[in-house]
Amino acid sequence: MSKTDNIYNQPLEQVGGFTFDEQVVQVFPDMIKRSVPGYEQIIQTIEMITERCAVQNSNLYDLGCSLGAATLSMRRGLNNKNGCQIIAVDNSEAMVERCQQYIHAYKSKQPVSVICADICNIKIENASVVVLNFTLQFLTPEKRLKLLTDIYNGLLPGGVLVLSEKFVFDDPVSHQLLIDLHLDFKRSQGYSELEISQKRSSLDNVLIADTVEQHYQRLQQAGFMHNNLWYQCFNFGSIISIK
Ligand code: GEK
Repeated sequence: MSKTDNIYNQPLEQVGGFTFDEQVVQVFPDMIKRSVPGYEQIIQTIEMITERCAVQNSNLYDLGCSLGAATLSMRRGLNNKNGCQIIAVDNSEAMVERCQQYIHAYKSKQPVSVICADICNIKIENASVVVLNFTLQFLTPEKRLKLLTDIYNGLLPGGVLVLSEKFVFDDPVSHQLLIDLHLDFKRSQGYSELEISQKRSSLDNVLIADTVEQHYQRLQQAGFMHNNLWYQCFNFGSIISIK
């Protein structure tokens, strides 16, 4: 059972930049569900996408896997497909350690490797499904195109990338409304104004969101010609890109 996220419920003298450390690992499942509208729906749908798009004898990647929620969903979606391997990668040692415990707590004949590494430095090959579930937004913008190009090159024809992100919007009026609706969502999940504002400061310069159009442009530059938003709730959503 994950603990309740109360990391920012007391006033801090100085709010440091957000990091995925042991304290965050302990509350992570609660934090992400109460902060990202649609998170559970996206995780469930990754199972369906895997069922339809994974092919026998291929690799599946969960990049920025945290505690492996998308990995477990992909593993369920693989059912009895033969010869597949899931590679889950995160560069937070604390996350990887806990993720390994979670993954091995469930019995399955589908092999999963959980690796502690920077997703910019891993080889992606023979892939049928790649998931970047709320991870690209944490890479510095200059690194994003190369990663997407590596993913495109490592995918088999017909292979898919699921790219979930927090978005910003060019139109200032709708941008503000969608942000306000997200804050209402956080309030409805029991976060106080103090928690909301301290978390917001901690994510400044750590989470850099793009517009949906910037994502489409970058995906096209990387080689993906078939891109569509399959899910959106307020300023969060998920794009599917097909090679
Ligand atoms: C989920 N996908 O539950 N290399 C590897 N990992 C990274 C890097 C990097 N360069 N940068 C950040 N991370 C998960 C949720 S959380 C999203 C993903 C969030 C990792 C980081 O350590 C963290 O575990 C994850 O990306 C982002 O479906 O907390 O909003």
